[in-house]
Amino acid sequence: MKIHDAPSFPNPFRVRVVLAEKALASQVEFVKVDLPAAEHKQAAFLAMNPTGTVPVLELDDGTFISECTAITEYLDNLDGEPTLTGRTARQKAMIHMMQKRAESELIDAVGIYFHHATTGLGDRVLPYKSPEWAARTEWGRMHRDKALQGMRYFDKVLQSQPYVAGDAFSMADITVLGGLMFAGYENIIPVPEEYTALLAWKNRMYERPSVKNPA
Ligand code: GTS
Repeated sequence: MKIHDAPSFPNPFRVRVVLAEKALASQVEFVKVDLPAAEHKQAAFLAMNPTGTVPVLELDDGTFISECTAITEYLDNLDGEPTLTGRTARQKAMIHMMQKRAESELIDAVGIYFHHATTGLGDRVLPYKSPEWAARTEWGRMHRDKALQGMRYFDKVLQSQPYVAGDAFSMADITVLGGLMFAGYENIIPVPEEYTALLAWKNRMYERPSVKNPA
């Protein structure tokens, strides 16, 4: 298997935590994609993932899988413990629900803010963005508020349970962590100090070996 990604970027981080959790890193070859040089917007990369984003998992049979959720599900289904996407029907549904919320309310909102209301990945990627870039800046700023609301929501969730989707660590925790990591990049959206449950959970998560040392 190959993973096409950019190390230390937040979405690639999600898959690298999964690989560390599942002890699968040795089975994967990493192929570095140069995001600031817009390599992910060139034909060769778009043939693997038409949305032009990393990470992408390439299977040995030539199949390309993009979207961290899909990659996580593939890796999680390769073997048993630990299970990151749930075992029972209820667990699977809860994890899927919280994971989706973590994407839309947090990591994607931070990403939109980063790409549309800050200098983002820089000038070389700009031509591949929407032609209404300038007009979209305000739209990007609105996503900063959305991300802050997402943080408030997850703070509330974590006041009454140890993990994002309930009693066990899961893919949903990894997505929230990716969102906070993105928000922490150059401190673009600091987590408000009053979100003590979220901050305590984050500190606890950073004690996990997979989060401390992702693949
Ligand atoms: N939903 C996608 C997933 O789950 O894989 C999001 C992928 C994504 O947005 N990746 C970013 C990217 O490639 C990298 S990261 O900074 O978010 O980690 N962005 C390139 C671009 O030009 O938008």
